[in-house]
Amino acid sequence: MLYLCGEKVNILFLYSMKISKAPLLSFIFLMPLSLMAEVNIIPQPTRVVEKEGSFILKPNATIAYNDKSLQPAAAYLREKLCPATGYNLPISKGKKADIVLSLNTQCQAGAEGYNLTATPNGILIEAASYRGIVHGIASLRQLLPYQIEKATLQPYVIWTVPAVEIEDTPNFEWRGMMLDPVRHFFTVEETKRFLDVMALYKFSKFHWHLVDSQGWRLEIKQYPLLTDDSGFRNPADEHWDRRCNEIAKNDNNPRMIVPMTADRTRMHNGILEYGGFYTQDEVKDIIEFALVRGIDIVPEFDVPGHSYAATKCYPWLSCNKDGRDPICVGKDTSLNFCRNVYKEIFELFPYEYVEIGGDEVNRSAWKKCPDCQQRIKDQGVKDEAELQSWFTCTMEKYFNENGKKLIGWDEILEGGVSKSATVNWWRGDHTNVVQRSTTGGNEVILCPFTFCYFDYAQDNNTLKNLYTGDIVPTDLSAEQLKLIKGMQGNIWCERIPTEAQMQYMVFPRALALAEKAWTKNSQQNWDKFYPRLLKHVDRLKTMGIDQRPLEE
Ligand code: TNX
Repeated sequence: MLYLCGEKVNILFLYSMKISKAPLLSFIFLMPLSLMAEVNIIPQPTRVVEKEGSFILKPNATIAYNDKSLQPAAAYLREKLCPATGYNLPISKGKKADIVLSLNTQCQAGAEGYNLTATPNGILIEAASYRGIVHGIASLRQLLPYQIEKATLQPYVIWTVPAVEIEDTPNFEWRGMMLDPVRHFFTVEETKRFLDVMALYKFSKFHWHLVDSQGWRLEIKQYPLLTDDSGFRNPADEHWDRRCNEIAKNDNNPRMIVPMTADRTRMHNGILEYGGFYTQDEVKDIIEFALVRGIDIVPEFDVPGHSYAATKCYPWLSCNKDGRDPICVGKDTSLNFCRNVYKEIFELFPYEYVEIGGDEVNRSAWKKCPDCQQRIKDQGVKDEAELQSWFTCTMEKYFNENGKKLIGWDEILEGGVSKSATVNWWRGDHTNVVQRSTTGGNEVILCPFTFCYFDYAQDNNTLKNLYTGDIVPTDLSAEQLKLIKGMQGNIWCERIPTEAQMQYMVFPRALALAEKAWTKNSQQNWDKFYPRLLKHVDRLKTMGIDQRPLEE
């Protein structure tokens, strides 16, 4: 690359513009190779060897895959390359093409890793799994000029890929992001856009917080009131809607206005209500989209607290049948409701893990409820905390009978939990949670609010603190470390009413988390990360991401 008038200019482009070559050529040969090869991949790969020369993607290029299972990956790659280049690259089965995707069970890169080799003659992405191939595609996207992410034709860009050899394997398998479309709703398109960026930075899990007190976002066929009633609300009645609009006004910030757009409102009894929900068909569509990109979806139906959206429309779920949260766990009818909802969730989401929630339960209603007290007696448990843990274990049995594994917020540890449950460590001030869970044999996903709450305000230190902080507690033994599944960022949306505000809160810090979760600790280096991150600002912008400016 050359820098002319502050712009990066590809030499071949200058050739094609017939600009005098003589002075240029001498300059080019004096240029250090590193200037020509731009390898700025986030998360940092395990091993990168930059070579001489580059591959140029031309209009007649081709894509091949060696195994039928890779066909969706090849189509995804073509789809990603098409809008900006204008090339509709032909795909074929085989091993001869400019870009070859090769499934090879002997590949040493591990379950999710990949090897990528780019030479002037072509590109080979090799992996032992579909997921590895997709991660190779993410790296290839990042090796291309950032304009590759444009949605429109970029006729003046030369699509150069620096010659390089990459070997890459993730450190943690769980590299998650949690989104809360309950407090504020995100449409199918917005959700897909988010998944698409997640894939570019090799996130593997999308924790989808579909249910909470402020709304119910998932069609459940057996209980239609959940979405008919709790799918929408009068924004004038909802504290967080009023609060966001107030902030928007005070700060003159349009990103904070609760969007009363046609795709998230309905007229109901003369009131323009705000909300939305995902039909099961829409969920299937999102699952398909995520699957192609190597992302698992982890749905959450949060019980027994955070459940007003359910108790409101089916008051018999609550202790006094008065429609108050939490769900009464003394009543078999309530337990059956939970099982029936989970059953539809199990059938819809073809994954191993489902989230039960279990956080912040106000157990005081259980204290006064004869059914809950009877349950305590019958089950021989000590108190309401143990009653919750009885509930969690009862549900976990049901999960397991249906071939699913349970995850819950770290409150599920209170009152005891089975070894097979996985814990989301979120209370960063309860530093003993990780110690306790791993000593007890429970796997843990790290998302302490001290680092991983992307709804929390940011200042100029937030990014560095996240990158350099010890998300993995330093007091764990090697045995305990094996129980750390990985980490995730949580995007709670009480104060995030729009996609633009979500992007502003999440980017670019999600890229720091991506590297924390993928790259080995010994290879994480802030001074090397930051310059690489700077190169991603344009890429994110090109993708339409409304990120927080780095120097703000
Ligand atoms: C705590 S984290 C909650 C959420 C809120 C969040 C706001 C967790 C398990 N519960 O319900 O949205 O704080 O940051």
